[in-house]
Amino acid sequence: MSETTLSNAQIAATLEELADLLEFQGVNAFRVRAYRNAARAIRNLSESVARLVAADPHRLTELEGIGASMAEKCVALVRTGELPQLETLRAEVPESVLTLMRIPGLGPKKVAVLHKELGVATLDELREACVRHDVRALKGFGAKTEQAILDGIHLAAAAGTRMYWAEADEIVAALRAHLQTCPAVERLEFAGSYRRGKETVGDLDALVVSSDAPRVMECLAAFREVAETLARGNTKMSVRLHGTLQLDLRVVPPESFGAALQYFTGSKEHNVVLRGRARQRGLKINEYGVYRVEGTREERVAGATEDGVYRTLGLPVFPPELREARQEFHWAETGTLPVLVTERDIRGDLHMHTTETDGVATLEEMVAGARQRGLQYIAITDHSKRVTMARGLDATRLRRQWAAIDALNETFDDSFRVLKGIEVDILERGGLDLPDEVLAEADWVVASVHYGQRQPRAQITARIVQALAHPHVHAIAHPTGRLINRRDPYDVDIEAVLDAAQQYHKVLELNANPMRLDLNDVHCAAAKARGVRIAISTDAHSVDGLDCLRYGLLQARRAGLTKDDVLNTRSWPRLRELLHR
Ligand code: DGT
Ligand code: CA
Ligand code: CA
Ligand code: ZN
Repeated sequence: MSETTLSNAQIAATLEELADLLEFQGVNAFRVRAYRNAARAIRNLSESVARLVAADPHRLTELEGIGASMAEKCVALVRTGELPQLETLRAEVPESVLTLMRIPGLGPKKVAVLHKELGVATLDELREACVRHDVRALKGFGAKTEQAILDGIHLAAAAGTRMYWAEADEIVAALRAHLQTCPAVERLEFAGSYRRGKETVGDLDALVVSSDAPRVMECLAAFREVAETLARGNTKMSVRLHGTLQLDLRVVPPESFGAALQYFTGSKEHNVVLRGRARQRGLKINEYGVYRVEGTREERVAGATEDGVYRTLGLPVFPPELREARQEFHWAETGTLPVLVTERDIRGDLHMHTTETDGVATLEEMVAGARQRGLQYIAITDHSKRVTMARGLDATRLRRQWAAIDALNETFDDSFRVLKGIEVDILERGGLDLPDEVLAEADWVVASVHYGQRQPRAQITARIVQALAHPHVHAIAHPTGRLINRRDPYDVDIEAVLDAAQQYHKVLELNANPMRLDLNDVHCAAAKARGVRIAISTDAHSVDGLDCLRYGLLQARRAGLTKDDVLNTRSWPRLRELLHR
């Protein structure tokens, strides 16, 4: 039997969707919780469920939170890529209702009330109901909830149209594997915002070199993630994938591959500048090639390679992440194109959690995972006590953890080091969650806001600036608090934060979690312009979480950051020197 290659994240998402739909339908809470528990267990699992099922399906029931009937469902899902029960539910609940659940604070239960009492089924209908103040009149809602819904509708709307880069990447990997089994495919690349490493992707743009386009299209149509073919021509095909993502496939001849790759990588704005530049040089550029124009005669001068396209225009081959018509052309003209930081430059990871708070791996497991990934050092930064939900650490527990870290460090030679760290909460009223004398003992302190996120601009900005001024704080974690497609950033004056970081020589984090990517590319570039160093940190809550680094790197590269701009490219001896200053 051929198993699908569903990732744990995909399986977990499927179970979550099932839970949402069941909860919307009002089935008993116990059943809903069973699905959510299973989803959480699978998301945090370091082994691949698909592989586990292939080896021995019975072993699934050994996992905490997964009973016999849940295991059966997972096996069916892994083997067929589908769950009949989910298909039925999807048919019963309008898809637009699911998008309502993406509004922050609106769970399936509240959406069910809105649907039942007000007949609301779409975001537009919900907006109207809020404006009419029908929502505040419902039991369990109120004026504050109504306003929060109005404020959050744009997030749900965006979430319906753009997916996280990390999710797109999973689909790309699966599709790559699938299309590579098609003998007609001679070459394959994914262009568009995906290739530019944008934090979210609107649709996928695949390019294939082939002399047999119909065969390639047949093969795409057979991909298990394809829900429907939207359009099909001689060289172009558009399909809708499960979920909402769309994919455009173009089949091009080899002599146009470079031009097509350049054109469809974009961005549109980058291409506009390029076209202007071509015109100045008496050239014409399009997705088929670059042409010298003399009167009515056109001579082809480039097109097979992207390299050739840029070279004929007198330009370097820009890394895709820089192609946004921001500064790249200026850099090219002045010979100052930055050499972007790469994953190979990274030496350590300065933000992660363990089972002491809300992580799922122990200190020892995180260390083993980090060493396996070739890191030289990590900072353990569990939560402080204010974060009660995560069982945050008080001084006593923190010092106990640090003692364990000291003991562990004793066992390493100079090739690895664990920093005694803490993610200390910035309190609602200002100030930090642990006494100064405790923080003074830490090797590495990141401060962050988890409570009072909706405070007015002046107040929340002052809290963060004050934390930056604190002598024992090294960095601010996820400085704006946004969750892509889910939660807006705090109303923080980012300029003031950047200025304070510069003034106090502090570090700002680029949180590499694909839902955070905080600071974003624009803010990272602004930090660089002030000489403020960035730490690309995973904020891992599991061993697998350490792999998020690459999402942070894409964002850093989009900001034009070099190895030098990123703190955790420093070797351990060099970092120790910096920290002791
Ligand atoms: P997305 O899909 O919204 O995340 O963003 P992109 O950048 O992938 O945009 P998409 O899929 O509409 O088009 C892919 C690339 O094709 C785009 O980055 C540049 C190129 N392109 C598309 N339409 C135009 C256009 O009207 N003019 C120019 N110059 N380029 C275009
Ligand atoms: Ca696209
Ligand atoms: Ca497209
Ligand atoms: Zn954290």
